[in-house]
Amino acid sequence: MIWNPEAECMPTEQRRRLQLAHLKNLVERVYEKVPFYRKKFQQAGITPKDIRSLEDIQKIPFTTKDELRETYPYGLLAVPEAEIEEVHMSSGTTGTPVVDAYTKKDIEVWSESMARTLSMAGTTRNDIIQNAYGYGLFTGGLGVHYGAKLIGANIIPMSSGNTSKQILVMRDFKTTILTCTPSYSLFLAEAAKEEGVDIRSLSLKAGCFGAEPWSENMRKEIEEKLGLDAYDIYGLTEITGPGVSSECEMKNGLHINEDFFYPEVIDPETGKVLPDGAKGELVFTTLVKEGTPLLRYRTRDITFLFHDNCPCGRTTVKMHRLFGRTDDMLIIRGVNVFPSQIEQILMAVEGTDPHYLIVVDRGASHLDELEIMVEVESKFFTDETKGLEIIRSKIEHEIKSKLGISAKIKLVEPKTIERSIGKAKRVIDKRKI
Ligand code: DLL
Repeated sequence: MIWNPEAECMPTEQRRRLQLAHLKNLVERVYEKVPFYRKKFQQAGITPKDIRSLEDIQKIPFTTKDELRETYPYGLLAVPEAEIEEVHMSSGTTGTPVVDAYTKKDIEVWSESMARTLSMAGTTRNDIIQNAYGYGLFTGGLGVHYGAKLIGANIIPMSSGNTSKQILVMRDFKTTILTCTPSYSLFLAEAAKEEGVDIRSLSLKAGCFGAEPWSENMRKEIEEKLGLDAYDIYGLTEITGPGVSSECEMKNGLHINEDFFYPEVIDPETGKVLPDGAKGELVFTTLVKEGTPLLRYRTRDITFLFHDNCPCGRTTVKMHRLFGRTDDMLIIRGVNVFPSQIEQILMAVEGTDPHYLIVVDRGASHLDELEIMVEVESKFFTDETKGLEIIRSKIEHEIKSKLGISAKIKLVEPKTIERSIGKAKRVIDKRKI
């Protein structure tokens, strides 16, 4: 279902004209209202008049997460404080929070983006959405909530956690759409089983999962275990929250709401803009944002962009599902590895469960050592140990041949690895401590 055909299926040239008009307006606004940007423009030797085409965006300096932290809390505000109606923050694990401040119009844009996202997963006003993203400063809960309100669906604001109640509600209120992190969806499936509820036989038909990395093989596990269609949805606090991009029924790349969020992919080393199909760091400019607009914001997320005449009819540019982040890449004995690559390998091996933990440490020899803990179906832990050995050596071999590194594989019983109700922690890098 296409929520806004006019915007989502607009001819490309028409959309580019719209983007340029927004971009010109944006640079005028921030140049006048935000000293931080005026100074950056001056340092780069440009004024808003230099932005005459969409390509001219490349003259504008990037904005980084560090700069957002340095200007905490309100250094990037482009409207009077009284115009702000809501604030969200992402804490990350370290450091000063990053702030996103929304005006009334910003909330409208966010609602529209999320209505498009939920519609891509087939949501209509007849649906019952169980929203198990956290409500609060995190953008997942309220983002989904606003989109659901615009559609007119029935939204159950569960928030994250309270797992037994989630299952009760899912059964008794006949939830059709589940929204939460992919890892939490698996936790729910597991908990349902324990409580004797066959989650596959309930009314679930689709799920919008995001906020953390997950692989294509993880999708298969989720679809199989929950009996629904799993869609990837992407966003980040700085650029509004969820609703920046999402998958349609083709499940082949995420359509970017590029009338609001102008994407570029750059070489993270040189800052050079890369063409369609080339992998690099995703950069966004918030074309219509009023509260805290961002110009060429470096997300640190790695993907590539592509235009593919999507059979769904949408003409918006797509991004490949994320490969990882420039800052979650592990360098193990000189080899670059993303956790998502390890996940893809683990999940392809028969007998593994979708719960794993990657531990990197330096041994007595001061060399990097990689240990991968993965849960294996309980039947393998009965007296027959040969099955375990086959799984272990298969994973070891695949990691070596696909990634070029050696890993110690530790197979553990179901429920050994800690479950998360929000973003899962998949990597412990002891080398940094
Ligand atoms: O996670 C917003 C969100 C909420 C997205 C609900 C989707 C659903 P932050 O907490 O600021 O915002 O974290 C943003 O999470 O830069 C990515 O690295 C990662 N991320 C978000 N969505 C995906 C996804 C929300 N679908 C950071 N796949 C981003 C992989 C994702 N990583």
